[in-house]
Amino acid sequence: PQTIYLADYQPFGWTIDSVELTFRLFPEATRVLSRIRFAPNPKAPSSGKDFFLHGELLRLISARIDGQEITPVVTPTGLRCAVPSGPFLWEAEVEIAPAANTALEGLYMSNGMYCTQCEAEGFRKITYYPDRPDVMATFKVRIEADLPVLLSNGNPLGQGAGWAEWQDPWPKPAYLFALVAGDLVAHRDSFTTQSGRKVDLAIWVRPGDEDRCAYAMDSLIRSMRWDEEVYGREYDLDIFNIVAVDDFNMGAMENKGLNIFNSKLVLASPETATDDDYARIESVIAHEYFHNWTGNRTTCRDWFQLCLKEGLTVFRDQQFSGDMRSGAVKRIEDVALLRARQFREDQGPLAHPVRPESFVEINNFYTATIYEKGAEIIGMLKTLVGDADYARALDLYFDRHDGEAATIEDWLRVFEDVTGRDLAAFKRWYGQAGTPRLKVAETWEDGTYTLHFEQENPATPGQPHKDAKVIPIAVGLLNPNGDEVVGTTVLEMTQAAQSFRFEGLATKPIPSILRGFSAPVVLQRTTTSAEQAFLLAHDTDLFNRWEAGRALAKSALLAMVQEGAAPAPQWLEALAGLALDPELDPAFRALALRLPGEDELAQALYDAGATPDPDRIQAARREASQALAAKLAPGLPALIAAMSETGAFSADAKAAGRRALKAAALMLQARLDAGQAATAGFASASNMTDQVGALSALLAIGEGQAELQAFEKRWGGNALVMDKWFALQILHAAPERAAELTAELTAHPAFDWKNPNRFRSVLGSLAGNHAGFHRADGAGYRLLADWLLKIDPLNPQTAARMSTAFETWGRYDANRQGHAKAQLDRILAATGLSRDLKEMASRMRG
Ligand code: B3K
Ligand code: ZN
Repeated sequence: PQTIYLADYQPFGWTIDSVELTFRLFPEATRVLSRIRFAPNPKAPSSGKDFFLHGELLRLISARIDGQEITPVVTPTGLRCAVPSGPFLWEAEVEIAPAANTALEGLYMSNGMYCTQCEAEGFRKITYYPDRPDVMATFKVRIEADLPVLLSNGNPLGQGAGWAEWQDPWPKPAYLFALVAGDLVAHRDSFTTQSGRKVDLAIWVRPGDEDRCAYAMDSLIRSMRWDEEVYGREYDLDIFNIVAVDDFNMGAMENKGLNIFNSKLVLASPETATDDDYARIESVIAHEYFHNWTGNRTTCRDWFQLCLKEGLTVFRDQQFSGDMRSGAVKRIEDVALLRARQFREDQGPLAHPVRPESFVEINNFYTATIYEKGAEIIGMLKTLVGDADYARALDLYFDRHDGEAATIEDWLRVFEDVTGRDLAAFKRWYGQAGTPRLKVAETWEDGTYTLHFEQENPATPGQPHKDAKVIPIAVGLLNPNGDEVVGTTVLEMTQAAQSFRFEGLATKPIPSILRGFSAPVVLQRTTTSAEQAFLLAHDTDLFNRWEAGRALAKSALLAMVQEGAAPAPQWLEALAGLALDPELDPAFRALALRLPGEDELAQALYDAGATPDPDRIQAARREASQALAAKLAPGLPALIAAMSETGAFSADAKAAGRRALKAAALMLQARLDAGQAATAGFASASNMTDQVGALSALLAIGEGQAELQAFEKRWGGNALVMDKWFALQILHAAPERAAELTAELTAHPAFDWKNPNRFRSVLGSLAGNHAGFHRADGAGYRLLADWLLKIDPLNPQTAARMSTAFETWGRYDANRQGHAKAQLDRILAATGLSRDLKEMASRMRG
């Protein structure tokens, strides 16, 4: 397969004025007619004047230029032909087979409904077209099908029996095209924008699902209002449609005026969705909606600039969720996720810059690095320039680049123009992969306290040398009795080593460093557990309070794994104080009770030069939970009782925080009473959060078989809930059981492996059971490889995504490495391997 390079970018030789498409929908043979007005692009070099249109898996019926039938040269990736030197009209008719499309890219079918997914390069599976984001055009679409609901982008033009027409007045790249046709029902509402435009809102679902749309709709309305209030961005069509589809490769897609969602990110009721589901729905609805301005009105010039829309839009959805809920709690959750996914990626063979320089398959670059690290870069920029200049820069960005396909250079230039800063050094965050290590030392002399920082930027694949990054370090200083003597101050580190002085202090302060996680770095600081316990008790920055607790937990756990130490009393003491402190937000207390994950501990051990032993890590973590449970024992029943009084169900952050703390307490209590309280909790649960919380507590201690059966009996008809049933038992299975259980469950009649949600809930959970997946005899690796090879011919994107379970193989012992490499080799040796999986497996194999 061919590698595509950023350096080779050339504009397309033609511009498109308008596109007209007609779809005659049939499952086996859909006809797509296109009428496209091309004109020479004055901005393209003459070398780009070879007329090539992308097209894959299309049967060309006919093609015409200015009404004359032509015979283009057709290849598996597109077609070429001679064209006039001036503007011309292109007309083509192609045939495609949506029912045979198992890759879920292009036009496909899910439970009898037609739907599309075109980002990044799926439109070329619909018709011949310059399928690249810098070609923007207005679309008019006619759909003919014997189905009640026919949707496309933009505003409705008209409809009748068996047909509908849509017009999207906003020029867009083909990746934002969407079409939906099916037997759907709408949950409706409306929103009036700040300038008085009334927008009809509809969420389309399968009949029977309409009573589970209220939360998604509410989230949409709040998103629309927030984007007006915070970013001054108003919606720009008369109608906004969201469609829920059961077979979808990822979360959701921001098609102009017609967002398409994985049904798990739309459908929610207290009985079927957990609080985590609610929070995800809120954030993804917001994310896709926010793309209307950051992604659609201003899009990416090429796919190397993907973070331009994704990093910014993730940043915006994080801000939104923080405003809707607790900002600090949201930040803690986001950082936990960043560390678990992005740091892991950045420290392994798949590390790549936020703006990559080459790729084989762009779908492989919808990664935690581009999304989450991309969002961190926006956050750092905002911290560096301040809120007011951030707002001015964004206004300028929307103003200057509306209707354009832009680059990271364009993005940084608006900040330079607004602030007069030179961002050349800051830009390294986009070009250089890897997570910087930030070492800190301190000196104290005559009332002057000095922090000495050193940054190290480890090598990553293809990038042996790194320059120093610009790192905003938010710092506060506390005096020994817990008062803040220096409030949060942002130190701007620009050199490899740099010191910052604080003068005129009466006593040596205790520093709180990297408040709010002001930069995506690994902070390396040798400190005492007494100091960590002090920060856990006194820091005014809630994020760093949590961080102090996490640091304590981590060092306690690492000592248990490496030295066979007992759980550190200081950690247990500090955590107990916090968990039972009624003054603290329950959501925060629940987060503090969450132990560092096994994968994170494995990475920490590897960083420290040790070889992680998954079984020991698992055992230590279990022992730590047991010790924590014993420490908290006197307070647990009262805590569970107090957190159970929630009254009528509310999905808001406050009620969710109480349920989260209750679940954390129940999990500990199960270790003391052999699951008695959890059994009762399961029986009396009136919502899915409580049900999953109680069931997890039972599964974690090897109980819960009767509850699993009851759960299956009750929820067998609800696919989204059954995904949880599959996932929970595998995630909590004992390491030696996980692979066998997974294999057994793949034989379960409800294991519909072609459905990406179900595939992920089973095989993804095996990968998520750290000790189970990394079993010494290689059974976990083998089973996952079997299934990757099975799904790859049908759905390469899902295969490639799930294959990242192998990205950490280099951390482990020679025996495990051997097993993992053997599976990667086996994958690479398979005939007909997809470009997607091949690229991933070869990058991981190294
Ligand atoms: N832009 C889409 C992701 C498309 C993934 C293509 N493989 C969803 C989002 O980020 O909003
Ligand atoms: Zn996005």
